[in-house]
Amino acid sequence: MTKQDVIHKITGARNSPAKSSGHGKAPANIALVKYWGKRNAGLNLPVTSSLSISLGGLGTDTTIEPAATDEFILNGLPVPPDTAFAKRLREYLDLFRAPSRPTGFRVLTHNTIPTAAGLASSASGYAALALALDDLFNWNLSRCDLSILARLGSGSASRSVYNGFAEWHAGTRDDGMDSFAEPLDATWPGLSIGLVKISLAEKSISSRDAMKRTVENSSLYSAWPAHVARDLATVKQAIAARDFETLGRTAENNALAMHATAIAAWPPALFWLPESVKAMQTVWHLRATGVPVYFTMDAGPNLKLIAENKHAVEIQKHFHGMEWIQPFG
Ligand code: 2P0
Repeated sequence: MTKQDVIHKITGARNSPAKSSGHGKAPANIALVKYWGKRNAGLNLPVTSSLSISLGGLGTDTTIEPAATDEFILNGLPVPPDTAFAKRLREYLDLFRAPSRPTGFRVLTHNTIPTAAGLASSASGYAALALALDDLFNWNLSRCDLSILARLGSGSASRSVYNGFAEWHAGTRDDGMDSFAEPLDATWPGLSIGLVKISLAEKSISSRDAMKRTVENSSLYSAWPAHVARDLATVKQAIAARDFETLGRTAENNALAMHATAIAAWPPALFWLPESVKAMQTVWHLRATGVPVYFTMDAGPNLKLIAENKHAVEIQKHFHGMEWIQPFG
């Protein structure tokens, strides 16, 4: 089963003519229970399910137009064709080229989050692109199918076709048709995500390579699926009950367990900088003094704080230049 087969299953019967342009907009998302490891790298099928919260207005806005040759514009600047970004985008677009379709695409994409800085720009990027392609080709796909299309670009993009909380079901099928995200029927006004920017430099190892290495040789990885299953159930209950302490504790522990598996790989995949550890210690110190705040971290050095609006001002005093997002307003 190839990506092309999956695309054919989803869009095969839809043959509307292409419009002159398509548009898509998708939020970034932060996993509270992480996706870490694939059972099928070709289709971005995960070992476990995962659960995320979207970052409201922070994300990607993409317009796609048929063109004679590929042309990519990121945040107003042309992307050189020999970059990893352009290569990956071209390979994804290859899936949508057909004899009856345009040979190239002009993609204008605008990120309101730093690219490749651990703030999941590939998630909102490929979700926005899947939505833009759906618009361009007039497919009118269901959200589940859009989630699958986005997943073929980047695993975590499957969760970025929704606002709010989303659960990406791992699925069991070889073709991955049961591996898509669905929104949780829950909101949490008053919940805040704090972006603590430690470094916005490009990472030395991609999350894709780090998770591959972890699955291949980290002795701690065998404990990960059971850890996730437990955390997923706990986080869903905590969201339903609006139990902040349980949500925060479980998300922080899940992130640290994910990083532990990566650190135990060889060569080790360690994303933290000394300032990341200092920020973690500040969070722990704040908790010890009675301020309810937790963190999560992805494949990068930055921290994402999990807090309630009512404590935001107090917490902000301890992190220079941090930014708050209110996913539910
Ligand atoms: C997540 N991450 O759940 C986890 C936690 C990073 C740490 O999903 O290879 O860019 O494109 O499927 O989605 C980042 O990995 O990887 C990620 P691919 P992706 O958010």
